[in-house]
Amino acid sequence: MTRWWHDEAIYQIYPRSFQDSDGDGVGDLEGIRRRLPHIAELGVGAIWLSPIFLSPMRDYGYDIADYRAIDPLFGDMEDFDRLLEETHAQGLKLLLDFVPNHTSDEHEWFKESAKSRENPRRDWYIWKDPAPDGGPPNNWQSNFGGSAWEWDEATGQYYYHAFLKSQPDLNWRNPAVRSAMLDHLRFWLDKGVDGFRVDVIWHLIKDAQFRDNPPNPDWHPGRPDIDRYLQTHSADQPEVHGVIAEMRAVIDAYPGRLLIGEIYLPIERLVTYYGEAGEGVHLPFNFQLLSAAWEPQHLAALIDEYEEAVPGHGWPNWVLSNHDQPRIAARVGEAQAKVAAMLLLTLRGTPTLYYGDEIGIGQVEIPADRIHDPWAKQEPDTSFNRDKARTPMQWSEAEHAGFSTQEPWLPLTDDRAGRNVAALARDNSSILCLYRALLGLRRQEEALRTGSYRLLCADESVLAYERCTAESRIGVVLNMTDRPAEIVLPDRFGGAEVLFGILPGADRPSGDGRLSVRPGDGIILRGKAGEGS
Ligand code: TEU
Repeated sequence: MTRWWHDEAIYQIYPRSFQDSDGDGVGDLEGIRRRLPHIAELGVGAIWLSPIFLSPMRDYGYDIADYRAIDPLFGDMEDFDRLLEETHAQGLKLLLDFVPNHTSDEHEWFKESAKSRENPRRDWYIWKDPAPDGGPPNNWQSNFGGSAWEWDEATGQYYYHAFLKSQPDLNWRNPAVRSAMLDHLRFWLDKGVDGFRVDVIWHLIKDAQFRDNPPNPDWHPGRPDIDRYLQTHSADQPEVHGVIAEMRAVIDAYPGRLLIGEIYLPIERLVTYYGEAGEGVHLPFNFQLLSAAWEPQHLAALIDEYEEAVPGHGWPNWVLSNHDQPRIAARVGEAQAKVAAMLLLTLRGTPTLYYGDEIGIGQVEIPADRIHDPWAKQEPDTSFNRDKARTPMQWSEAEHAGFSTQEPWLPLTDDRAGRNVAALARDNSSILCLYRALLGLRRQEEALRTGSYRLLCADESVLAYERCTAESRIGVVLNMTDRPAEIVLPDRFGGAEVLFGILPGADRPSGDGRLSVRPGDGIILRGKAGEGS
């Protein structure tokens, strides 16, 4: 059985922001193709593209009008075929974003569905009569604010949308919807794509009775509307696992394909999405690092909790940033972004890197008149804006950082003169060189890929753990503060060789395992294999 993702890292590209090739200030498929050498040199094994399909772009591609067409903004099917072919020629896999929970309101199915109550596509979406008072059928909230129900005057019913009102939810209880959507998967699999990241997979099935969600005791004004109620009935329903098993069966009919689920749930719920062996997603995205406090003891506990929760047939995974969350460097700062890279690339499981993190893009301020994110426009908290994590990749000292010949759709960073691939590639101590070196080390060291994980120590400053196979033992020591720290490692790391350090010239541990770790340093050690456990 091919399980390439046990060995490889995944690289997420937000296509609008990777490389513009036609001078409209927005990235495209041809731009991605031209930048494949960067991705191959970085040392990841797969690319995941955020949506590239025909879309009115109200939610920047997560509102799809045609699942089998490329949006002209990004190119055409010829561009896609060429990109896929060259990605494979570089030895890389290509994953697409599948958005099955909702379509755009401009999708033909929805246009039909909205025509009349008798339309054959009516039941493809979720239509309900008003409550007795004429209001929405229940208290469910949109993730982007306000009621999740939109009144349709023409047919006298409400339709449900978990996100924007221009993103009506499909009715996955309807077998015709399932079969049409699974056919879309086959269309891309037949073309040769290597798998999918499935958008909001835990949302697909809703409570059959559409009961009200219970109030969230922790909600207070100022917090998003979506948090007013617990999502007890609107998501994470038992029947969703049957739908996922059907998707998995489609995927498994093609060798070596990967199914990832986007799931924001507590660990104990998250791991249920591994399903029974062979029936769940291969990787339910593990988003804990996206919001975890940057504190060694806290991280140690969450890693242990996750390690214990992943079922025997499941494979772990870790995500540091994505297009919906503040970037890692914006959260933990420049020095700790390097430590975070070492954490991501040495934990057990498939790492997902987010484009731009390898050059340490940090906080970018978006002027009010350049806000694109439709969610940010609806949130009471004005600091919230997903655009901050979606700014263009920075390639060189050229104008517009080599991203485009025109003003890009979102601003670049103020420090782009030095924060770009060309400049950082010339500096051995840069975050870019660190990412390359760590991905290289991961390729060399079986223990970093498939070895077991065990915590060595966690105090106020340092997190240390080991990764072991029968032949090899590797220790990872991370100083998560800006203070020097000292730790004592077990005997099996006494006098251990330093394989790699974030800062040059790290000391070896002494014979009795004492090790000084400079602020912001991360050290990888070769311990004595086999003995002591
Ligand atoms: O995001 C799903 C989603 O619900 C996130 O907004 C999540 O709730 C939040 O980040 C948790 O803090 C996916 C896509 O990634 C996002 O870009 C889309 O806007 C959304 O689905 C709708 O398709």
